[in-house]
This record gives sequence, structure tokens and C-alpha cells, in this order.
Amino acid sequence: MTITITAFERSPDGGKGLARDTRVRWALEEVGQPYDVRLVSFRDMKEPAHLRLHPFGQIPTLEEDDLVLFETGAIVLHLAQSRPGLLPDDAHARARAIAWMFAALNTVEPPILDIVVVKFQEGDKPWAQERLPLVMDRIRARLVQLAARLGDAEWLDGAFSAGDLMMVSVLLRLRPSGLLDEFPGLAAYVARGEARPAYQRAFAAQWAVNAAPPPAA
Ligand code: GTB
Repeated sequence: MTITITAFERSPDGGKGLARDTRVRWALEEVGQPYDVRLVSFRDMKEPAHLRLHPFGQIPTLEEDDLVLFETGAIVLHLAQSRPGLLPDDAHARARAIAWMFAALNTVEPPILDIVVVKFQEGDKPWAQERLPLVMDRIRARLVQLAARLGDAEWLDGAFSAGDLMMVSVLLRLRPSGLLDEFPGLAAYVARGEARPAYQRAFAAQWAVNAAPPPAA
């Protein structure tokens, strides 16, 4: 069976690995599943062919036989449930790992995404400068709680799981803001995630696409 994902033809981050295909690539690498990538432009994403895969015209998507998935949470969960390596066998531990995936996407990521909104989408509004510190404080409050729960542990709940994969991916979005540096325990947690061979392979694969010089005209 072949798996094909979609990714930016050229990510706006120039290869920093912040676009969401990286977390899907990482999950595929963790479970040892080879995959193909179809690169799409911003224009392609809004065309009917891509909208059939992704109703909101975004990346990434995953195609496997006759299954088409969008939303990174659903894609990573599908990979983790259908292959060994990303979820514990014990039913309760498995449920808790999935809870951490949801926590990453529903509780930690939304305030982090607000940085992008306030800086880039609302940056020209007269109140944007006042809003930014509020957004940063909201993120700090979450990070204080997350750091307290992680403590000195290596991963959030026992062995590395899809929950850690998603949480590290979400926290990586903070790197440009410098906020992660205020939380050495979380910064070390993120570094442990990045040091995993599967993450390194995923990062290198997206880097090869996004940091390459543009093709000669
Ligand atoms: N909830 C969805 C999921 O988790 O799959 C969100 C998917 C999403 O936001 N996709 C973005 C997209 O396709 C790319 S990843 N955007 C195009 C559009 O909406 O038209 C978000 C992203 C984009 C760029 C950077 N960057 O340059 O740093 C980081 C993250």
C-alpha cells in the first residue's frame, strides 16, 4: 500500500519545519512507513481537485488506498492506531496518550496560533500592539501548567507517544517568539523530540523541498 501526503510546494517558513506536513512526516517516520509527497502551490490548494481531498483547501492531506484524510490530528491518530510505535498497548495508557494529542491541538496550540493572527493578520490594526502582550501571557499561563505536569520526566506519560509528537510539534511553533526559552524544561523536552532520528529524517525531507534554491527559469 502506498501513502501519499500533500505539502507546500514551497513553505513560507523556508524550511524551518513549521508547516504541518512536518508532524505527519514525523509520524510516518516513527512508524517506519514509506510515503510519497505531492507538492501543491497556494493556488492548487483552492482548486477542485485538492478541495475534494481537503474541504478547507489546506495541507497536509493523506491518501492511503481509498482513504483520504485531512487534519493533522486525524492523520497522526490514524497512523498511530494502524501501525505499532506511537501508542502504548495498555488501553488506559493509550487513551491518555490520545488525550495529550487533543491537549496539544485544542488547549496548547490555539493561543500559540494567536501570535500569527495578531502579528500578521491584525498587525495593522491600532490595537494590535496592545493585544500582543495579552496573547503572550495567555501562552505563558499554559506553558507554566504544561511544564509543571512534565516536571523532570522525559515524556508526558511514560514512553514517547503520539501525544509527545503532537505536543513537541505544537511547541516548535513558539521558537521564533523566544517564549520557549523562558521554560528550560519545555525547551529540553522539545530538543529531545527534535533529536529523535525519525524527526531528523522528517525535518530533512521537508528541508530538501523548502530550503532548496528555486529552479532556474
Ligand atoms: N487544523 C489543520 C491541521 O492541523 O491539519 C490546519 C492545517 C493548516 O493550517 N494548513 C496550512 C495551510 O494549508 C499550512 S500549515 N495554509 C494554507 C491556507 O490555509 O490557504 C500552517 C503553517 C503555515 C506556514 C507556516 N510558516 O510559514 O511558518 C507555519 C504553519
